[in-house]
Amino acid sequence: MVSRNVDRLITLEEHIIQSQNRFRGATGELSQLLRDIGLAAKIVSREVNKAGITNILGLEGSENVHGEHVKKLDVFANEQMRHALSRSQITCMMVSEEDDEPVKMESSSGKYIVFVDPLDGSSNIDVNVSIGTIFSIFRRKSHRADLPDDDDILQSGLEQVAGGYVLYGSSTILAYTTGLGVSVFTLDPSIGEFFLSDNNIQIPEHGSYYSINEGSFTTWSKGLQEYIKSCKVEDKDSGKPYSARYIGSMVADVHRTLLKGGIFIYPATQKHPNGKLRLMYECNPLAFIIEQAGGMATDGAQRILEIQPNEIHQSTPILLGSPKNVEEAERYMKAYAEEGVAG
Ligand code: AHM
Ligand code: MG
Repeated sequence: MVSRNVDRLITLEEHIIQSQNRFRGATGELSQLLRDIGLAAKIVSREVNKAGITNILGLEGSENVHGEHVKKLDVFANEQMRHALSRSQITCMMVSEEDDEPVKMESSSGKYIVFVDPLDGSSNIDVNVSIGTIFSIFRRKSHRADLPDDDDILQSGLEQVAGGYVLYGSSTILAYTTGLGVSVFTLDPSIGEFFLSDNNIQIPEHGSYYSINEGSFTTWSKGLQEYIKSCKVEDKDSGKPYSARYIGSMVADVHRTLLKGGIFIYPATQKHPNGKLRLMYECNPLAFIIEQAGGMATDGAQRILEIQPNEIHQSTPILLGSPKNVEEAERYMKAYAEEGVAG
């Protein structure tokens, strides 16, 4: 494990407790909630790693050779998250990509509301490509004796108290922020412990990767088309042409962007006029992480974190990454929008 800005082995638990001590008046509830998510991540990681062999031993919906019912991994991950969040009675409501409606937890007096995409990029499971879990945590506004309402659920990303992701890749890593920088942990599967591997990580100011599904090029706005064309042209000031990288798992694409710099874009397309990625449990937490690391996340005109949500599953276009790259992309998009030739 290569560690940056870390001089001794620190577990996720230790780190959460150390961070809690930096918040005056902290009750320890958020710390417990983060530890519960860490536990769910380990269980999902174990299951993701045996997905291939599970398929050999029994197809989804059937019984495997152990007589166990084989579940779809995203359903399994959703259940694990729900179990984890109900463990400590701290969460009053969970909103998941897997559930049409918000799920009220047993403890309706819990202090936090958690948004989660339990298994993002799930179309990549069958081809052994990285997938992830994304989470976003808000403090409820209503009184704890009352049932949570829309004002609790529909808060802008600026109100997040924590956000993060788990990436099930060549190793399993967990990254989170509570607004005091971004910490990244790597799972040592032999002892089932997450260790701090990157503390206070900073995204490069500029990077030479662009990450977008170019298959829908002809349906983008003119400004975005011109920006991506410019990424392919040699330019002695910016060091272009850039390299293209697109995994098709947002967590993996964003994690690479965080470490190596560059830009990740999921734009408005003909098929997805408001973008495809979901504001509350995909874009907000990853925008929080990227901003905390010194990067930018916008929808082309506005900060992702400032978008006021209208409904829990709404989507938004997103551009995120190194500040110089995102500013340049926005310049193109605005220039062509102002000329009235955005298509
Ligand atoms: P999912 O939540 O159904 O897994 O879809 C989200 C995924 C993201 O991880 C990824 O960035 C995007 O879909 C890829 O979409 P596309 O195949 O249209 O490029
Ligand atoms: Mg998803």
